[in-house]
Amino acid sequence: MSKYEKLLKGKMSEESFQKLIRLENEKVMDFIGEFAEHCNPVSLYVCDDSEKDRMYIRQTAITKGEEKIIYLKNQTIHWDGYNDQARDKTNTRYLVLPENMERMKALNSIPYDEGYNEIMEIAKNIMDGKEAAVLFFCEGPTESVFSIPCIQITDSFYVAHSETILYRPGYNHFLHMKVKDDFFKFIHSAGRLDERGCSINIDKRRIYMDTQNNIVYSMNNQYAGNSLGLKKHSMRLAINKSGKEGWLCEHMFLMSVLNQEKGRKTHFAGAYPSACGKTSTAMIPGEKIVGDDITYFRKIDKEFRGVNMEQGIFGIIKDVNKDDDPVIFANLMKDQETIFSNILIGPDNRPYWLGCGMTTPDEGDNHHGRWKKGDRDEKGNEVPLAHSNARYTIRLDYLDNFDSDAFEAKEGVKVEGILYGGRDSDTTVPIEESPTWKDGILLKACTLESETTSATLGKEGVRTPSPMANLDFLSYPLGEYTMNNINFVNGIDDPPKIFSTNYFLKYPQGDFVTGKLAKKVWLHWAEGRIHGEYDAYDTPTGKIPIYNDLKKLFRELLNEDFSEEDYNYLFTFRCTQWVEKLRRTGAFFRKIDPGTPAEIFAYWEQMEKKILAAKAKYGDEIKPGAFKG
Ligand code: SPV
Ligand code: MN
Repeated sequence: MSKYEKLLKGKMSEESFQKLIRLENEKVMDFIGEFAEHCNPVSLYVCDDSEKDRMYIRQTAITKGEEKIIYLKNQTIHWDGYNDQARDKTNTRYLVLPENMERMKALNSIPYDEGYNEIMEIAKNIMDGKEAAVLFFCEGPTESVFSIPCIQITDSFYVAHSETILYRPGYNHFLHMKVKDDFFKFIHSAGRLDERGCSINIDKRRIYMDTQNNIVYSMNNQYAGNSLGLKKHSMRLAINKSGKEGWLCEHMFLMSVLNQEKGRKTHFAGAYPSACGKTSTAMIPGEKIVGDDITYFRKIDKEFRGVNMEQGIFGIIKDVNKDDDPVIFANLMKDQETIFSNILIGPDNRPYWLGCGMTTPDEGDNHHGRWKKGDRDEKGNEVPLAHSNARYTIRLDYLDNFDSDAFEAKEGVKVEGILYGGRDSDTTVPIEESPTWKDGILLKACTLESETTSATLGKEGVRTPSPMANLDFLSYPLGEYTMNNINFVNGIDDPPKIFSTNYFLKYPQGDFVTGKLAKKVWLHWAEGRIHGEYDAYDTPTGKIPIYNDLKKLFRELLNEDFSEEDYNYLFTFRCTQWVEKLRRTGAFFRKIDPGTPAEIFAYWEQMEKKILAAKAKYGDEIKPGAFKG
């Protein structure tokens, strides 16, 4: 019997209360009770997995004005506040015990008591006068070895609605689960709202994570990356949990590559920093998608197996148009459950966004309010028709290329290829295979970088280190995480092959060397290598394709010519560039985690020597095939 039963009974319908009682879980009662008391909503609505409850959540988001129906009745628009359009890195912190503060310094931490007191102060009565929703989800397939049960309490019905689209329902999982006290807990409040339903107290926006107790507090925000417990908050808890338990939580898509000719299906996962081609790889025409953002990996029967922990996409909408992203675009034009956020709704009540490939109106409603072309914000900056981080939220099973069998598999799918995809204009070749798993982690995963383009703020051409594309979500020190990645495959018979990709090589005069779909060729070369096909040339850092194989693949898959001249340019090994890249990586690790094991630095130093020796022998630019070890 929980001490909060009376309080909870008084704040909810009998039906809601019975849903809690049926779970026979005191820990669940205590969590909900504690925050029902502390945040003090007028009432709470408890959801089970029924269609009725899902519809109640969506309908309430509309009734409360957090979402509006647009010209297709199953689609809605939600606006986050003008200053709540992306993840707030500064105010996202780990609550860390004093003895661990030193190690966690680089990961934006706050001493436990100080942070806990601050967030509880902010949360006190924050739901005053509002209704809150209590939702149960399961990350990964329910009742499987991957499952992580989660509870979300929120006073934002937009947040609740988004989660019903993006995550597997979990009430029944909670009903049946044997271990009753191991679940993730998320408490969110949008705080006080303005007349558009946006959070007012952005200066009190805080996202504090307690990995000791698997709870995340998120206050005074709505942007999904800040508000949805199961998205990036949960990912941080899962990274910590996986580190302790010996599995992996990675910022990776999961896909199935289909070889029609050989009748093969091969699963790949891939990590890409933002704007490096993650979604476009997962959505390559002719292949299948299993997940687009977060994958859990476990060893099962000596196999490397992965699941998509989500069931929907919270995707960047910018540049989704009928030419560049035909599958997503077609789905956004259908009358099916979709939440658009921070785009423009025109006078015709239709959705428009940057790069949508349609003629856009000169006025409408957007993240800044009533908008017309040329409007300026409070700081005098011109307000674009939509935010560049505007999003769509849909279920994956709408997509024709969704691999539902792979998605449903309780034991996940066997992953045979891992891709680490960076962005640079002059260093990394389009595809390179790593000789071993460990080399792959240290040379492909740890050295990932993205290069700024004219589309991002600041100087063009700056390379930002992004190890494993996961740094924003690391919840324990980078060196330890790297070692866990290396050691994860111990005991696995046939670890995946690791590949690096780079779709962004340019000729010195500034043009990209290949078209957008060349990535399909690189991927199919990797697929062939996994199955023992294609010879390869060695480079100091791995193995690259031979011209004739690529020429054939370009012809077969894209019906394109691929010139030997382009091949030689693309696959040249550039010694100085690589040495610089290794030095940047080493310096970055020393800064972020001075405790990184010495063997990691020693590996990079050794590699640098190998490259310098190759440079002395073959020259600074080594043409494919020239390097002989
Ligand atoms: C990302 O930024 O990696 C996303 C969107 O997937 S967010 O929810 O903001 O994290
Ligand atoms: Mn992501």
